[in-house]
Amino acid sequence: MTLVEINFDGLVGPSHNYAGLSLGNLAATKNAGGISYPRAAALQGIAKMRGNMGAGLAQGFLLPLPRPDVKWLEALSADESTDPALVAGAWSASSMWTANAATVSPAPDTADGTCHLSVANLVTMPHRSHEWPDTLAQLRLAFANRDHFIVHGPVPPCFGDEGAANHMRLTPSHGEPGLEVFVYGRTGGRFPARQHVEASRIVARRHGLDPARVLMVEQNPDAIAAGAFHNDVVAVANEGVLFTHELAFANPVETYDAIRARCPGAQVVEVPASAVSLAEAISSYLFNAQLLTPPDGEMTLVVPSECQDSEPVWSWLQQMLAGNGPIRHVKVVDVRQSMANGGGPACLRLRVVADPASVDPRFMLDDAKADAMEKVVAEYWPEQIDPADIGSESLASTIRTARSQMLALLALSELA
Ligand code: SUG
Repeated sequence: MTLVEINFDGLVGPSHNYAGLSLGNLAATKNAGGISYPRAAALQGIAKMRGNMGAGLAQGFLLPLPRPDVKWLEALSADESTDPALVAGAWSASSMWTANAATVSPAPDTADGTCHLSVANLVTMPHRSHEWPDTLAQLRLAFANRDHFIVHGPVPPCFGDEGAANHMRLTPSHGEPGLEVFVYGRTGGRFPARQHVEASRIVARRHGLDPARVLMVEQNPDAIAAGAFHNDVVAVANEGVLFTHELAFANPVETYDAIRARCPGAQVVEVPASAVSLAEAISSYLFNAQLLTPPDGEMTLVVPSECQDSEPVWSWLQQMLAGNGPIRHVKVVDVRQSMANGGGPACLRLRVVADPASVDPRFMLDDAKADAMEKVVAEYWPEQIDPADIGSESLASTIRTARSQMLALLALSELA
């Protein structure tokens, strides 16, 4: 059995819109009320997946959830004439950021030798709190093979869990046992701390992780206050490398030492605040990058094009490449539609280390399937959405048709 890292990208949904629902996510609040382009957004996401497949990496995808979520509005005794934020919450396409779908502990890390996934409850933000039942159904389908996977329900809603966006894994190589680093926020700051340490501890216990290979790390409260609403806005890890902003963690030196002690050979690539301020790191999403090891072994950082637009970020990256550090290439992708809602390349993907043959093949991508998905997007995804149209029955019907055409193409009628 060959264990590799498979990136499952969320296909951007036909209801992708800018409703400004996420307090503490500066891009989302800044772009509130703007016109969104769901078709372009989904095509940008597919192009990113194609790029990574072209580099020889395994690529999967997860599909948009049913929207508008009528069941949720019913549970709230709300309808299309109620509080606009609730209505917009029922229309949100935020499940596209699959880094928040679940926390994943690959088989080499767990006591029973299977890969464990825990769907994230996302309780802190109302518009995301109703994602998990449909996400769970989808994960249970994609990872139905019980010899390889166990898919857990959410942790109890008294603790907020936002999934893999606050989880990093350090290991000499993907298929070997790793150190799982859970990053949590302390409540009481200017913006909500979305990942609670209690939730992370529950996930670590239920996944059967060895306590010697688990680290709970506090996120720097200043980073949350500056707009790093998830740890993956200020740090990313891949195999033996942690790429991080100097101000990502409450106790950086202690964190790096603990990582090096428990994962011998681990390297920390730290970007100092003097070179890239926290504000610049957050607006460019330098760290919301995919750090990947293609088959040639040359570690590659896939960054959003906003990094190229930032002089300090771009010059820091050039300087990094000129040195002899572990990150050898930087690749730029255009995911501007997702970025405008605070979702960069890393937000758009859920990493699962597994044998691709153990995954339901309907969720795995190849070029022919990408071609066919692009055609459905081009034909059925709305070209644009004005937030004023959220709640309209004709737009709802367009969105439902678009999703059902995609499900039909992929023979995934179970998700209808
Ligand atoms: O939860 N944006 C998402 C962005 C999630 C990014 N994910 C990671 N960092 N892994 C969020 O804040 C905006 C929706 C709106 O405002 O309409 C939103 O939900």
